[in-house]
Amino acid sequence: MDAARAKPFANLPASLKAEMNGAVAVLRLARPQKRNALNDETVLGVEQFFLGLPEAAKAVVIHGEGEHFSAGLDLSELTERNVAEGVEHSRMWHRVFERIEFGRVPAVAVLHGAVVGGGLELACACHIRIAEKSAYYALPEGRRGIFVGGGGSVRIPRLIGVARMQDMMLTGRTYSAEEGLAMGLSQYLVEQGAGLAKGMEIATKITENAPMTNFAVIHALPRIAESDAASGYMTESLVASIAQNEPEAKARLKDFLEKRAPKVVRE
Ligand code: 1HE
Repeated sequence: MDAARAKPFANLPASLKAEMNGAVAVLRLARPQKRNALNDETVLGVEQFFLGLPEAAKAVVIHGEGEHFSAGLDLSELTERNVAEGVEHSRMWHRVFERIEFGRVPAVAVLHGAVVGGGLELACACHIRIAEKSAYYALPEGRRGIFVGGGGSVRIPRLIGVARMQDMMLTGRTYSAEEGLAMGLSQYLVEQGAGLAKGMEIATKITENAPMTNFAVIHALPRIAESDAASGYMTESLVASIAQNEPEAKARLKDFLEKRAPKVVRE
């Protein structure tokens, strides 16, 4: 047994806490004194968390300690960087957040308080976002004289469109949790304090899916959605065929046909 397996999450910085809860790996941003601002150590720690996910982990939940999910990039680290160093830094964030978006398992973000700048970019690299009523969204980069660098200009317009993101960056506009739900920043809105329980409920449901389905939803679906239609249809057919050929799919279909599986019920 290698060291990572014997003691999962052993090499995380103090700004991150992680634990297994059933088949869900839970990662907590634990730097509330700095409003979970994302310094390099924390961002690289997120990468370590995903690299060291135990085999038993079938989904991830990310949440934040204190009053806010995350105040974004740690501005105290934004010192004199030349262009090449700036590119390298931004690419490091891209690499880490790609480990979330195209990771082994789906990730659920539980949001509250400030979800701003790089904090919003982190949330948008996850597959499902659950907002508590205190959550609010902003991209203060525009006002700080900088630009998004953690993949925000690719991921955020997919959710809310270029025009809304331009407004957020040009005017410093914030959106409330309710508005975020309506425009697609989060898929769920829950009462204050109820986010983590909802996150665990959703993540646990995800762990019960056939692994090939989760894989296809994370890796194939977003790529199909961004390809031209003809390639998309072809890729979809291939993925559908691979998925339905899995023994697990055949067993699940048989269960339904033999009336052992639950029907779809309206919530
Ligand atoms: C920080 C940061 C930070 C707080 N970097 N230290 N992000 C921003 O522009 C958001 C900046 N932060 C804020 O607007 C506010 O802190 C909050 C609205 C998030 C929270 O307000 P509050 O009143 O609860 O906390 P606070 O008193 O402002 O902050 C507490 C401490 O955290 C304080 O330090 P202290 O030593 O004086 O106690 C703050 O300086 C510190 N702190 N936020 C560093 N962000 C890959 S590109 C992404 C680009 C971006 O993300 S730009 C957006 C940056």
